[in-house]
Amino acid sequence: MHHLIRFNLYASRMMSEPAPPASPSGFVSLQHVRFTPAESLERARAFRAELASRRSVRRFSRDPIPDGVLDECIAAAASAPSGANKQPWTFVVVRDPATRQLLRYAVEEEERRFYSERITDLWREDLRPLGTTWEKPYVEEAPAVIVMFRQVHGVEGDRRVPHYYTQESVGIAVGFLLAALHHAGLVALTHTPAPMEFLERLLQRPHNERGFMLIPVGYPAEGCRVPDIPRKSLDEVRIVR
Ligand code: IYR
Repeated sequence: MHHLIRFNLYASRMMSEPAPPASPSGFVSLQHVRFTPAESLERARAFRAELASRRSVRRFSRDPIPDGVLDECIAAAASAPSGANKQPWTFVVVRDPATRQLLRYAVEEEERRFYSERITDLWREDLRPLGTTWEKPYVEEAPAVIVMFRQVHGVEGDRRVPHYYTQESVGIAVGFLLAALHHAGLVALTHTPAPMEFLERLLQRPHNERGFMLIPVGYPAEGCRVPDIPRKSLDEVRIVR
């Protein structure tokens, strides 16, 4: 069935439009390293093991992050693919302690409302293994909080220009960021207080930016414990056709 649809789309395009040029101007040669099958499997295994050891952390030490590390991780995240390469993201690094304190109060105000009014019984049950409450000391204790913003459209001079697939694009960039931070030996948390308008006000973002995620980053507090929760097995998440 899929093959038929693909074929028909392809056939109709063939008849109505000229094929796109094989290599439009403005292309460069792909830099690609081809590993042997054995190297490839070994690298895939090592990467899987490294990523699988990443955990969301909610208790941070106040130890500072070495100079330059966050910038490298953010640059890695900003290399993510995005709709029409619009790169519709802004990373606000909040290091100033006074701003982190303001951020904590604002976050806790939203979370207090969530835990007392908006949460459903089932949701409360689902969160029990994580041990979360409205209290968010990590926003203040972590040496940095990266607040990611999604640009719903671009701005060129006084014109608004479209952005595409911004949720997907920023989501991919968050994935890259988490992997980069973990690889650099830092721990982080993906925190999504809702609604997030307060982030836009507090961090004075322009009209085209929406708060997407708050990511406290640093080192775990001494004796930090994390919930003993399983990942689904490969067989539960992957099917082969
Ligand atoms: N934002 C709240 C609640 C929360 C919701 C989900 I879904 C989580 O996976 C974890 C927490 C909080 O941060 O406490």
